[in-house]
Amino acid sequence: MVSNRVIDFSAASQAGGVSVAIYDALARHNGFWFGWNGQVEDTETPEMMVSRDGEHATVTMPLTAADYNDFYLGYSNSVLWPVFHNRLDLAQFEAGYYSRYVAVNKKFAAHLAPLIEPNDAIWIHDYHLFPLALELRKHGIENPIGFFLHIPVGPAQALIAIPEHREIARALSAYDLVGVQTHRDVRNLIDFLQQSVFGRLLPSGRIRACDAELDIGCFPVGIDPNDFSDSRVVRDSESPETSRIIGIDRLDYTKGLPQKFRAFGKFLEVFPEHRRRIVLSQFAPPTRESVEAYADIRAELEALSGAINGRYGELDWVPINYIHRPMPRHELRDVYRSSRVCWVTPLMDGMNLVSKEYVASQDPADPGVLILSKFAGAAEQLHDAVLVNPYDPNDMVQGLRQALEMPVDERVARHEKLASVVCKSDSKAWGKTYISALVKAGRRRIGKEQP
Ligand code: ADQ
Repeated sequence: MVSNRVIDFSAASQAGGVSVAIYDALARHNGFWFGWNGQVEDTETPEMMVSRDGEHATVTMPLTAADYNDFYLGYSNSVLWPVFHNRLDLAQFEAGYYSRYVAVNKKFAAHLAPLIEPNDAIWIHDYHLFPLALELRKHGIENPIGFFLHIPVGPAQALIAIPEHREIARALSAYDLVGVQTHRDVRNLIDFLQQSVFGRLLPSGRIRACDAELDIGCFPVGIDPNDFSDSRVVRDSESPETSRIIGIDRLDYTKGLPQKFRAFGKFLEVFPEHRRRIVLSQFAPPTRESVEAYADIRAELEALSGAINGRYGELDWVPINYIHRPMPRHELRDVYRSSRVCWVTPLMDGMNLVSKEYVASQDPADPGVLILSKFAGAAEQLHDAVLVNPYDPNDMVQGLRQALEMPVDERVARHEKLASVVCKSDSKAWGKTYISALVKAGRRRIGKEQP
């Protein structure tokens, strides 16, 4: 497994989500996890650190300050992240970002290649590392190499605005398998390869691009529902005035937080009977704070929550409880369970694990309601959520009303269907399906298996 940031096993169970899924797949396949250890050190000859914990092993290295600025904050998070989320307006195409991006991928390849054994399959994660397969091949690595993109694939028209889009397309074509979260992403990616480098879809279903053939498939990320299912918290259904609406999103401009706050203000205006009976608890832990767009969104949210609380709040009731800090993971389950509604309305999101965690945390006899953006990858699977358009304030307001007023038999019926999807498409299924598809794709390349 390779990803930009490697999380230590003890911290991974705290961080949750994908890091737990990665460790789970490693334990079953006797592998190791390679990447950045989160440290910044000014050396061009970094020392590798190996750490073992039972069946889990990590091999990590530091980045330099220039790597951190130009590769991580720069090309990865100020070019690729906004453009793949269709926010071209926020992209910063600065000179020097791309060359450092490639340099860090070369550095990763040089340190990783000697550790690879003949029967290994290599699974690379996320947009920081598009060029890694190409670089590993230069070191003579012939093993199956797969890529999984956790973020959405924006429309091809946005992607080809990246000055280096042909290089990105060529880098993707060097993989045996590229996995994405949704069918929409598969379509967008094929479209991008067609427009960028004249890629074409073959009758076999594979894609031919840049003198190579690759598989592109949809592998929706899941959670481990057992991590969330045994909460003992009981929601007090006798006191509807305490109904909590929960929002949990990293403080990111893709998560639609200003739209959510404005819709909540509008809801309180249009339905005054709900005032004092509901509280929106929005957790929004900070990320990438040195990127300008993140500082802007923080200021905007502080102003909005202040304005709404100032306008509608009373001495003994504050409508928005806005918490700009991470929450200890062991508290998440109880917070989900005690919330009547989970309101997650990103403008665009690869998957959105919070929606799945909320479903898994509910009491099946008295479940809460999930309101989910149509533009989260999870919406392709969770049809029985209340699906809303975060750009449309009226739809947001009506969705909240529907969720708060939904009778228990409808809540139970919807939850049953949602829970069955979350359990079936869990993190174990994700890892297993991806790895077997990767091994197959690798065999096709070396001609051991017909498509
Ligand atoms: P993220 O954008 O980080 O992930 P998400 O899928 O919602 O989004 O995962 C966030 C994780 O962090 C969840 O497990 C959640 O519980 C946790 N978390 C969030 N806020 C927290 C808080 N305040 N305290 C504690 N924990 C918190 C990226 C993509 C997603 C994709 C995932 C996985 O952007 O679209 O679903 O990768 O592929």
